[in-house]
Parts: sequence; structure tokens; C-alpha cells
Amino acid sequence: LFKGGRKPSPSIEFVALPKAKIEDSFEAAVSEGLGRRHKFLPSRFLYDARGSELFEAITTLPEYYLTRSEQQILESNADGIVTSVGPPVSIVELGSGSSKKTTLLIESALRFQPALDYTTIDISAEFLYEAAQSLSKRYPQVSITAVAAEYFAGLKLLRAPRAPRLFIFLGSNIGNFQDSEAIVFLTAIRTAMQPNDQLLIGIDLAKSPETVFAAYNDASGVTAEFNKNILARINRELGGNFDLECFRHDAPYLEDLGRVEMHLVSEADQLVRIDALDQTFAFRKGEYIHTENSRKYSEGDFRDIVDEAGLAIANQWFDAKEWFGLFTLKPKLT
Ligand code: AVJ
Repeated sequence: LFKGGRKPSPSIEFVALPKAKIEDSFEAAVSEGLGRRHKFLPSRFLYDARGSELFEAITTLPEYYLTRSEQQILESNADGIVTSVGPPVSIVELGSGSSKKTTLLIESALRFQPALDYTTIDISAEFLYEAAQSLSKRYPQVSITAVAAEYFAGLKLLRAPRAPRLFIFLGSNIGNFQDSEAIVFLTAIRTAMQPNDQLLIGIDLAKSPETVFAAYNDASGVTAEFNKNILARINRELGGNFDLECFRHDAPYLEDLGRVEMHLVSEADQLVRIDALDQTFAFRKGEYIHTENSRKYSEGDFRDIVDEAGLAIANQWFDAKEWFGLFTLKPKLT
């Protein structure tokens, strides 16, 4: 492993699930979700190429503290995180890996070893490919495997690692799941883990409601556009005729449930036709589509979820305001 003085040549390997599979599931999810009494669309469909671009814009908003808080923690602690697993270490990221945060970990690994295997799993193929290309240009020592798939399918495609793995799941992306789903998800990762692997996970913590609310209801309206993009996507891909002006972004912080919900509220009684489904959906004024959950965890809630998934907290780090937490998790000894 990593023997000899020769620098490895840059490499990217792409693994993609058949595109039809992803599109079919969008069609099915829209038909099923809009047919419910409480209309619902799974948040993973927010992230097509346009949605991923809008989310990147969200991460730079003054109100959206999550990304900056997490980055601050990584800037101070990347070496400690990486050396708790290696060297040598390999990295498996759930998410596109385009972020500054990923490069902090990659650069840290490369301070301790001459080369690195880095695998990234992301649903948005276009975004994933761009991210992989630019990473490869910047870090020729990194062998990149880019897997365009949903997380569960992607985890099953992983090959045997050449070094202990640091799985990374940043940005409080886990907060999109209900607690029962989070347990299923973490269990799937634990199942893919070997005893010496660890999972680095970022979670957003419960805090003042005003601070949380502002992060999802930004003054410049980028989050509103991000939310509405799912309707635009239905129009683009499934021949829908949603009038985006007739829906309003709303994102209440439901403190007792410990989460923000993103809603698209119908501004009028209206009918929306979706050609690909050959279906028409009726909306009453004030009725909403629930498009996303964003969990704000108490430390106790998070600990319970981790435990249920057969994992244990190895270490934890916080930003100065203790708004956000980074945790390394390891498989529990059974
Ligand atoms: C990417 C799921 C972490 O919940 O904060 C940002 C998505 N939604 N603004 C979050 C999101 C609205 C984000 N996650």
C-alpha cells in the first residue's frame, strides 16, 4: 500500500446506476406523495443540478450558520479526526464532496500519507461529476471513485477498502430523516463498516428559535427558490404545470418536534396537471406540500439514535457557540 516513491497518476472512476431508475422513482414519489391527504415530496428530490446549485448558495447566506459552524470545527480539528482512524486512512463521503469542508479532511489526510482513496456517493450525477473533476485536478494524489446513486444503493456498491475508512456525512444531512429513518440509515452504514472504520457525522443542535427560523427563512429568498425548485423540477421533467407564483415558501420551526419543516403553501384553490402521470391534483387555498424536515437535535436525542443503530460515540467537537456538533461514531462491540 502506497509503496515506492512514484506519485500515482490522477484517477477518477465513475460508477452510475442506470438513470432510468432514479427518474422512475421521482415519478412514483410525486404520484404517491401528491396523492396523500397530507401532501408530501421526499426532500432528496430537491437536489437536481439546479437544486444543488441553490443549496450551495444557501450555505453562504448570512442567516445559514450550519455550514460555517461546521467548517470552523473542521478547521481546528481535521488532523485529530483523521488521525483517530489512520494513517493510512481512506475516506468515503456520503454527499457530493464539493465543499471546502471535504478538502479540509483530504488535505489533513495528505499531511500524514502520500496518497488517498476517496469515494463519494451522491444522488445528483451532474454535480457529482463536476465535483470529482475539480477534486482530481487539485489533488492528483487522490484516487477518486464517484458513485451516482442513492445512499443505500451506493453503500452496497463499495469495494473492500485498502485502508481503514473514515466515512463522512456532514452538514447535518441526517437531519432530513425522521428518527426512525435515521436509525435505519446509520444501521446501513454500520453494516458497511469494519471494526476499525469510523463515521464522522455533523449534526445541527437545538438552539434559540429565532436563530433557527432565520436560517430557513432568509431575507434574500434563496431558500424559497430552493424549495420551489422541486415544483419547477416536476414541470421540467414530468410535464407539470405548477404556477410557481401560486405557491409560497414557509418553514416553521416546530420546537416540540425538534425540527424545521419546509412547506410549499398553495395561495389559492387550484388544479395542477402533470402530463407524465396523466394526473391532476387539487390544492385548496392554504393547503401545503411538506418538502423537507430539518432536525435540530438535543445531545440526548442524538445519543439515543446512535445507540439504537449499534454505534457508539468515539469523540465529539463543537463550535464556539455550541450551535453545531461533529461526532465520530464507531461500531459498538457486540
Ligand atoms: C442539507 C439537509 C442539511 O436541512 O439545513 C437548507 C437543507 N433546507 N435550507 C438543512 C436545507 C433548507 C439542509 N441540509
